[in-house]
Amino acid sequence: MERTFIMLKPDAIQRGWMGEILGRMEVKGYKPVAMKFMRLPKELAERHYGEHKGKPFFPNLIEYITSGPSLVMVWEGDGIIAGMRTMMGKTNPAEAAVGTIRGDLAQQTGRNLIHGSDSPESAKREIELFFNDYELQTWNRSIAPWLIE
Ligand code: DAT
Ligand code: MG
Repeated sequence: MERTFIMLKPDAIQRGWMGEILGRMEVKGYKPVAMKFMRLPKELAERHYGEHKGKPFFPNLIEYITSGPSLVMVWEGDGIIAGMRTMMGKTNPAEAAVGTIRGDLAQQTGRNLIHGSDSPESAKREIELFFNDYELQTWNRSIAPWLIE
């Protein structure tokens, strides 16, 4: 089963949207594998967003992402990497579809609430960056056959 790295950014925590966003992931049937509530150290934030280093928005991005606690997580599900990108909506919330997390709950790219891995390669890299093996829970739910045929 596919795994992805999800982070509820400091604005999601400050605005009280943890429950709403986690609720959307739960009703979809996705399964949590790991969660940590943490304020990202600057070095970790810079490594996580390494692909954007040098871009004009990079300093603001690092300042925002390290400004308060985030909820960092690993979730599992069938096609969850693409599925979560769809549920999140476009990077710019002004362009994100109604019904998506960013489309419904945010206004600006610099305050877009949530991060989700964009490919299997980034999912693997990001999960390894934030979690040790022993922090990832392998567990089964009795409802699994009602979600995955
Ligand atoms: P996503 O978060 O949808 O994967 P991304 O990887 O291109 O988007 O960028 C990472 C974050 O950087 C994004 O959530 C917000 C910020 N960002 C990206 N492009 C930006 C821009 N043009 N102006 C300001 N912030 C930007
Ligand atoms: Mg990205």
